[in-house]
Amino acid sequence: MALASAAGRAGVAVLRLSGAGARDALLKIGVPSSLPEPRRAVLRDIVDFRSHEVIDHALVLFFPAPHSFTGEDVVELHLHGGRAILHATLDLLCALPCVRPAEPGEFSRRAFENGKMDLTEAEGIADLVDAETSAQRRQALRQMDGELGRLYFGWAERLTHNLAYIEAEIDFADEDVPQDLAAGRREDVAALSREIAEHLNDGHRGERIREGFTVALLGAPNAGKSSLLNALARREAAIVSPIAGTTRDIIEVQLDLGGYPVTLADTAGLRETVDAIESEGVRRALARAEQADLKILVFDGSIATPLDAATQALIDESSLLVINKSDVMPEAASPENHHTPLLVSAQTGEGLDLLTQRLVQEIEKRFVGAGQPALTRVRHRVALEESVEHLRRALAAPEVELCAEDLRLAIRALGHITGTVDVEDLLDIIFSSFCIGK
Ligand SMILES: Nc1nc2c(ncn2[C@@H]2O[C@H](COP(=O)(O)OP(=O)(O)OP(=O)(O)O)[C@@H](O)[C@H]2O)c(=O)[nH]1
Ligand SMILES: [Mg+2]
Repeated sequence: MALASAAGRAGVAVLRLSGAGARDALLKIGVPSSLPEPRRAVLRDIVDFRSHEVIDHALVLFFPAPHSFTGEDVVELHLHGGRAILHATLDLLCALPCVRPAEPGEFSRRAFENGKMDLTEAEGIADLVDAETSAQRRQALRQMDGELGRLYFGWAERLTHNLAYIEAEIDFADEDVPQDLAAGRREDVAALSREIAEHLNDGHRGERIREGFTVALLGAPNAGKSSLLNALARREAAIVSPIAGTTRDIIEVQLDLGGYPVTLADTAGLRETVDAIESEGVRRALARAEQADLKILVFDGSIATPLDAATQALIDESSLLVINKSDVMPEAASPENHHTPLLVSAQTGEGLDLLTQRLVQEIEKRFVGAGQPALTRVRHRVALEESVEHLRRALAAPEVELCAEDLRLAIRALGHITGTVDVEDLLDIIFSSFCIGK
C-alpha cells in the first residue's frame, strides 16, 4: 500500500494497494462489501471495521492480476484528499494483517519482476514523474514506451544470432559449416560494434536533457552579465551595480528555455586584479567557462572598444557572442570582425528574445539528435562501453571459443541495461529454429 498522489491536502488522494491481499483489504474496508467489476469505478463507503465509523465515500477501482500496472491484483482508493481522511484510512489498512506500507519504488519493482516492463521503461517512469520541461517529458515518455529498451534488446538479439552460428562452428567442427557463413557473422558483429560506439558518441544528449544544460555568462567587469542573468531569469537574482567587480561568486538560476532545462551561471568579470577575493572569482569564472556546455560572451557596447582581450580569448565552438547595452551604443563601437554578435540590451530587453532563440538553436544543434532514442544514464553508458570492449576483444580473438565467450559477455552487458536479456534463453529460442547443415 502507498499513497500514489502527492502528500498533503488536495481535492482527491489516491491510495494504491498491490498484491495478493489487495482484494481482501478492499472487501474488509469497503461497504457494500463486494468486489467491483474489473477496471470500473464504483462508489463505496470506507468504514472502520473496529468502530463501524464511516471515514469517507470513495471511488474504488479493482484491477485483477495480471492486467494491472504491477501484474498483481491492484486496488485504487480515490479518497477525498484531507489529511484526517488519509490518516484514518492508512491507519485502518495497517491494522489488516494482509497490508503493509510499500517500499520506495516497490510498485515499479514488482511490475519489472512480473515482466510488465524492462528496467529502462521503469527508469522512464521515474524520469517522467520528475520531468520539469517539455524536452524532459518527451524523452522520458519515449523511454517509458520502451524505445530505448527495444534498441538494446534488438542489439542483444542480433548478437545472440551471431553467437549461435559461431557456437555451431565450435560444436560441429568436424562437419561442414561453410567458412563464409562464419565470416559474415564476424562482419555483422563488427558493424554492430560500430553502431553501439556511434550511439555512445552522442555528446551525452540524453543525459544532458535529463540533468540540464549548463550555460555560463562571461565577460569584462560591468559588461552587464548580472543584468542579463536577471533579465533572462525575470527576477533580481544577482546584484547589479556600476562598480566594476561586483560579482564574485558564481550565481546560478534554473531556466526553461524552449523546453530545455538550463542552468544559467553568472560569473565574476574577467580582469587582472590584486584583490584576492575578486581574483578567486575570476579563477572560478574561467573554470566554469571550461565546464559549460555553452558560453555567452558578453561585451560592453557602451564603451569605445568593447572587445576586451580576456573575453575574446574564450571564443571557441561553444561560444555565443553578445554585445550588451545596445540602448547606449555609440556608432563607432559597432562590431567589425566577428561571427555575428547579437546586439542586446539587458536594460530595455531589446534582442533578448533573439538571444533566447539562438540559445535554443545552439542546444538543439549540439545535443538534440533526431531518430535514435538517447541513452539517459551513466549506468547505460558504462554497460554499453563494456559491451563494445567485449566486442572488440571478440573480433580480435585468436580462437573461436574465446570469441564466443566475449560475445556472451557483450550480450550480458547489454542485458544489464534492460534487465531482461538472458543469453541462454535467447540461444534456446534461436537454436530451436536452427538446423545445422540442412
Ligand atoms: N544602459 C544600459 N546599462 C546597462 C545595461 N546592462 C547593464 N547596464 C548597467 O551596467 C552596469 C553593470 O552591470 P552589471 O550587470 O552589474 O555588470 P556585470 O557584467 O555583472 O559586472 P561585474 O559583476 O562587475 O562583472 C550597471 O550599472 C547596469 O545598470 C544595458 O543594457 N544598458
Ligand atoms: Mg555581475
